Amino acid sequence: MWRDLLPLGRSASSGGYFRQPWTAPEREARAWFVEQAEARGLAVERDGLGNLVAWWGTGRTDAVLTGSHLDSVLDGGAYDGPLGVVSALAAVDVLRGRGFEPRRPVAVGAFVEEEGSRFGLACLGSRLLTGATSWETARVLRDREGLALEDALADEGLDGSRGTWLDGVATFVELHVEQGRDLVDRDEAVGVASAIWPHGRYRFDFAGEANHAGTTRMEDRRDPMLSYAMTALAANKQARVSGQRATFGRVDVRPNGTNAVPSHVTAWLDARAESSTALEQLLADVERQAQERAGRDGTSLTVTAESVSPEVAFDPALAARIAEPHRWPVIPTMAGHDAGVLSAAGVPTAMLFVRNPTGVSHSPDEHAETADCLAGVTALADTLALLSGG
Ligand code: HGY
Ligand code: MN
Ligand code: MN
Ligand code: MN
Repeated sequence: MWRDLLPLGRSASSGGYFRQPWTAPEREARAWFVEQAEARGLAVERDGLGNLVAWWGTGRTDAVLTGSHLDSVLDGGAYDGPLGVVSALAAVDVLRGRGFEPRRPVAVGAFVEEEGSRFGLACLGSRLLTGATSWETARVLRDREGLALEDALADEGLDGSRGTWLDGVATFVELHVEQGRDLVDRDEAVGVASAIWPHGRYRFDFAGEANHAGTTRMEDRRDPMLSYAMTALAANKQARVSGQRATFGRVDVRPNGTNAVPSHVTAWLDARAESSTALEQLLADVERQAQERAGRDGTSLTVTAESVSPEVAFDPALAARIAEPHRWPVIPTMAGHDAGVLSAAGVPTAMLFVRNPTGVSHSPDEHAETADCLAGVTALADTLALLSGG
């Protein structure tokens, strides 16, 4: 099963994945999901966004949902998302192999655009499913080519209507590769999530004055690249001194010539913090320093929050009920997940993590050993059995 999914969207040069939503490799990955689910006799439902759910059993209420996402960041790893989907299908196989009959419906789901790598809003599919984001807001989001979400979906034959299956979901469990080294440091194969740090993506638009890179005296320049560069340094320092996390991962320069001072620099800050207050403080400190710098450089700056994910504290009783019998550690994550969106929407939610020996993610170097992946499948099967009351 895993081998069929692996090649979809994989770059021959970097070994990383380019599985942006509503593009060929991601479409193929969704088709793979439907094929795998139907081969198991699961009833598949699709919505007008590309979100998928596959039902085990006839019931559609009081269900236990598991799953994750199939899309990737640019040049991402093989496990972030797909491991949760493959493990969910494999956990159904394990339970059936045990002769287990759930007393509550069990469903496997795949959410679209979890990474927000095409339209900029993280967990877009699950936000629309839960109503956390309205279609009116989302439909006008544009990708890097300027294509609106509504048109990208129309090109796929999708109308943007959201599925209603979450109405019948009583509990959601997402298995995910760990994006960090906590389990490595603890020498544990499996962990349970306690919380997700609040985090956001903020667009910094610096405007200066295009000019000749040679004939323009230094004192006459209004160089947005300089303002951006000093802001990147300030963000890094601010995150370090405050114990939080921040990086500029994407920079667009206009006109992007090599012998001209640019007119505009747009840069996206990814900032994460241990609390909402700390995140607000981090953003305020970075923005203040950026504005001061822009003032000195004769450039202007506007900052726009494009995607903000609130702090998520998972249901501690549910986490303990899952973790304690196996003595799995309960640990926070700084990565956002669909589980965070469903939890914020009021669905009792838990996450299982599988050890990643490199600790690296959002990179081709992301990894999980087969033995740990199998331990994850067993852990998920045990958790589904516990929650679906067979
Ligand atoms: O960006 C994140 O935190 C997640 O991997 N989508
Ligand atoms: Mn990710
Ligand atoms: Mn993920
Ligand atoms: Mn010239």
